Amino acid sequence: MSMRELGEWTVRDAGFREADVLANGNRMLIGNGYLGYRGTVEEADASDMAATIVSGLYDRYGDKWREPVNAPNALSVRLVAPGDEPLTLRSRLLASHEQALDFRYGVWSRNTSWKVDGVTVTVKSERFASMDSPHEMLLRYTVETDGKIALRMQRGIDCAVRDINGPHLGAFEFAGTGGDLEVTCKTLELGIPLRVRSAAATDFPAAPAEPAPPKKGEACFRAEYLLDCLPGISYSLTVYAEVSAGSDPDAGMFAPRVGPFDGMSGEFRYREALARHKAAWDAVWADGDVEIEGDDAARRALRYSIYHLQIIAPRHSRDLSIPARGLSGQTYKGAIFWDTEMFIAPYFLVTDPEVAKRFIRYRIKTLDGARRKAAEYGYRGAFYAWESQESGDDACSHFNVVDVFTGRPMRTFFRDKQVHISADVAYAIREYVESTGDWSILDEGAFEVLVECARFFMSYAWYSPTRRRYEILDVTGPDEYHERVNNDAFTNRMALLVFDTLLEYADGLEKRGSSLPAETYAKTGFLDELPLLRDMAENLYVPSPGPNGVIEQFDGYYALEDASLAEVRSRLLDPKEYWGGGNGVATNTRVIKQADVVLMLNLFGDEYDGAVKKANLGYYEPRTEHGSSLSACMYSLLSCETGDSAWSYPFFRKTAEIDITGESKQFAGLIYIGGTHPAANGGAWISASRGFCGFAVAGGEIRLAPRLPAGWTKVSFTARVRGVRHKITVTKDGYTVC
Ligand code: IFM
Repeated sequence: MSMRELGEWTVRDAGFREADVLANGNRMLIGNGYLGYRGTVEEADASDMAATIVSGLYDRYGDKWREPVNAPNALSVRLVAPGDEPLTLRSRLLASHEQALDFRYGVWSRNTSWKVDGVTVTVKSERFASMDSPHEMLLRYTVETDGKIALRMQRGIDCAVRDINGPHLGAFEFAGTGGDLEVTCKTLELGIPLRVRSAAATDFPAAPAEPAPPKKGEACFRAEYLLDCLPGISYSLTVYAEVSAGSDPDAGMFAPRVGPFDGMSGEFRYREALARHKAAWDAVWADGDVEIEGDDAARRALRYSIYHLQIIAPRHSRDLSIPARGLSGQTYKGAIFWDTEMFIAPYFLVTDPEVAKRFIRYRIKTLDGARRKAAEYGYRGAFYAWESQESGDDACSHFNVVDVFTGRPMRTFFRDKQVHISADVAYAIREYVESTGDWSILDEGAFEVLVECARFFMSYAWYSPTRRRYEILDVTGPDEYHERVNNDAFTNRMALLVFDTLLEYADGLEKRGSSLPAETYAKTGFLDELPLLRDMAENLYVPSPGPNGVIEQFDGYYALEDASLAEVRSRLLDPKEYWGGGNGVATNTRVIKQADVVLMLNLFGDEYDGAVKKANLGYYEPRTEHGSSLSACMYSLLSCETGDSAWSYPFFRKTAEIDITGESKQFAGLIYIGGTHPAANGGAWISASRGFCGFAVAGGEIRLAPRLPAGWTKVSFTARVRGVRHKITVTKDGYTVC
């Protein structure tokens, strides 16, 4: 049995429960944007899904899905008791175990004891992925006993990592002496070199036996120490690990400034690195924190969500983005979805705009991939990948869910019909420029992205001669349970935003005397298409509210069966069954997967009055399964807009707690989709700041409209708008901006 305890800045799990191994791997993940290291114990192996995920490094094995590379585990340590008895969490000798994460500073720790022949053997350890030096991780591992006992401590680099679709690494080479081990290898598909170093210092006299490269059938490059333990004495090992890959951005720039030990004792080196790491975290929190007063659980959950955003922020790069499951593993192919632009970017936009800029640069860098995808389907312009990796080509397959009944891949239309992704990219560019006032991103290539996204929708839309309007047919909106629909309200409104943004920014640039629009039109041959763009911007159909105020999600939605959510759920034959697709239980009903029209009303809130927002909330919420972690925050936000913070609050908690205590879907059909939920982490910030504080930036000005939920007495956070840092404090009935 394990028991979770939550402190102001800690999550602690006491006891051992098999089912928590996977969950704690995510819950207690540490990272620094460059790498993510799962919250498993040192002796964990591939079966526990121990993993070191390197950002931006992907590999494909055979014809399987490409996925992020899981690097050899440089922090592997095992303790072996007399009689060759490995001391693990599953050992019959386990006496007690607890592990914890300090999410203020991203420090993972454990305290585990075994009873061996009447002697208590205790391991205490602590590790962190340096926020100050992205390639570095440090571990301090201490053994104590209350009696005499001979133990073997094996530490090394474990190359037997678990992959979903691997293996990904080959050409292994091993080098090193007792204290300093190094493994170099290459990814199998592209031959990208990966180097993992693990150096150790001990503060006990035993020298390790010279390490020998793993024998055939073994995968761990190990050094072994023989400890003749005496009661009351601590035997500490400090491991300095360094991971670097040929794909690293700005290679060399972030090379560790201090070598493994540089003549320092293990303890001194650990403390010195920890101090730098903590100082870096203090700087992160100085701008990134949100302090909620009056509601401890909400404050903790939101800070924990922010922690998860910060450990995956690609500060070390110019142009990397954030995958849908962050750096917690290989699910969702390590791919970047619209999650980043729509749910994650808003947080960074005002707390660290330089990070938000990297997301846009990533889309600029992958523009050619988006062009290739548009051409593949016979369209023009840029059709961004639904699941994007390093080149921008789509990692999403046409058969993206595995049917639980037949075990066969199901045809889904995420890849070919979720065209709103190109509009989401344009939306994020607009938000960035509006909030920061930094037009230079347009010169860096974002203006060309806008041109190509507009061109894509221009080639996708068609003119209905009978209705005398442009329409967008055969798409899938955010609600993935209804594929291939016509005139999806969200998609059409977002496409209009692309047209308007391009026209507005071209005009703005020209007024500033910039030749960028003319040059970009010349380069892309877009000049002749401007009249069509203007016509489409004027005549694109966007569904409007009906007499009852509700906006029909797409043409024909009202013709679907209006079965209740409970009824639709009761039709499932298997809990893992996919609700959408050809035969899904939701497909022919009005039950939707996630916020869709509601999301649109949040994005374009100034265009709709309170009555419309209320009507749509009332209509769609009972019909929403919230089958995506992107959903609840949008209901929370819109209900704040309609003045119902009490109704909103549980949706906020659900979003903010998803990774700390919450439940989430682990499977889409038979495909494993577990991991952390950065979009929900960002959604929690959106719902607290934009929702309960009514925070918005319009025309470069900060707007606030306090509507704090019961219990909340004060919320403080920082927002950088147009280059100026503001400290914002919101109370029940007022606010200050300094
Ligand atoms: O992008 C989302 C999508 O909206 C719903 N399914 C999961 C994806 C990744 O989070």
